[in-house]
Amino acid sequence: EQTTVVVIGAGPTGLTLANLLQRSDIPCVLLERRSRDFVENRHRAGIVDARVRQLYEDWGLADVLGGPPDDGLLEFRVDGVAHLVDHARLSGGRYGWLCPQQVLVRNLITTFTDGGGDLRFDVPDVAIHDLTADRARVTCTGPAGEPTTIEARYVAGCDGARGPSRVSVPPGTMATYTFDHEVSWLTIMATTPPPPHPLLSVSDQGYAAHFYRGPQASRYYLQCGPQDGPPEWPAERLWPELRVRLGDAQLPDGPITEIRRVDMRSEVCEPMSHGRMFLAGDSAHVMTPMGGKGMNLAVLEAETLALAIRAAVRDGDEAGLRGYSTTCLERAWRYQEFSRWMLEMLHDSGDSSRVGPFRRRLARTRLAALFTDSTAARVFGEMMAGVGN
Ligand code: RFL
Repeated sequence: EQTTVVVIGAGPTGLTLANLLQRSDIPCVLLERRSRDFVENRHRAGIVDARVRQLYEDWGLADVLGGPPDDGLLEFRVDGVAHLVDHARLSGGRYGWLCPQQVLVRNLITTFTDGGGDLRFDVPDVAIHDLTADRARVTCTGPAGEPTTIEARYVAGCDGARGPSRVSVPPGTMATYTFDHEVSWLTIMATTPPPPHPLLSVSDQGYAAHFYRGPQASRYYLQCGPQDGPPEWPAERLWPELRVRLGDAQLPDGPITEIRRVDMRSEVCEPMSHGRMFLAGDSAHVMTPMGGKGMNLAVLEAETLALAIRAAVRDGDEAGLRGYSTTCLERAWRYQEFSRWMLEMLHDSGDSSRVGPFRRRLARTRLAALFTDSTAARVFGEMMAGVGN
């Protein structure tokens, strides 16, 4: 088989790239290890920022966004006191969309396959070869068990943090920068009324948050101890603690559909390309969920890569591909910095036994500036909306 681009991984990154290539009339094959059902029901992110909403609109893909528009208000609740920050207004009227990741994924799959896209699920054993030859080769097993080889001009590694792309790069070619933020959360999905605005709460008991994931679906985050896991947090302990931390004695409980621990860690790989392969999204970097930028960054990279491939294929101009890694890394580090900035602000301002009184005061000062200093608030608003290029 021959194609122009093999895209590996049908998460938000690979699916966005495949749709943009399709709209650019560039042949591609998208290979996914999991089943369609699994991919369409994987709950993760929930906010498409203004920059990414604009991207989908620019490509005639506004319909892939489901859920309500984000009104741009974010509530910081500090020791039970509400502070509403209007980040849409602060960023000049740019607003995003409260679109759960699985809704975006479902819609991107339908749009791509309705347009005749070649998307293969349940492909278990993708392997990548000849990245520095004239044509790259991707091998895998087809649906009837037949060995399949696809030759391609480019390979897009969009297979998340544990996929085969990154490890196909020869040792010593790529540097990996990792950071452990030394914070863990329980993340909980529940069938409960969502809050009117995304809610981030700080108190002596530690960080907690509550987000929209559907008309009757919520995601909660609860900072927890490094050894804690779901067994330490049965419903009888969880709901009272959320009520205390969110400063809302009336917070209704409901069926918990998922609960697990997430350790806050970050990772960036440099460079984001090797020969004919380009990494995009979580395959190149992992962000903490703080700041809600992982999926948004991933989608921006899909566009940067689509434009670069288009220029190379249509016009023979490879400058975009040569600059791909540098362009993406600048943005990735900016988003990492924002996420770390926010994580420090919201965790250090809470439980004072964790970082001591001096850092706690620094963090509370950073937080207060968002409510009192219009310049600080504007920078925050711009980052919430998403940065350009
Ligand atoms: P994904 O979504 O992991 O998709 C990768 C795809 O590759 C497939 N794959 C393979 N396919 C073929 N062959 C193989 N050998 C393969 N190995 C893997 C996988 O099955 C999968 O389908 O990566 P992608 O597309 O780069 O998208 C990245 C986002 O998923 C991620 O950044 C976000 O979910 C991060 N994130 C959030 N981002 C936000 O922008 N806003 C948020 O509010 C937000 N909340 C979150 C999050 C991540 C979370 N987790 C996972 C810790 C909340 C949570 C709890």
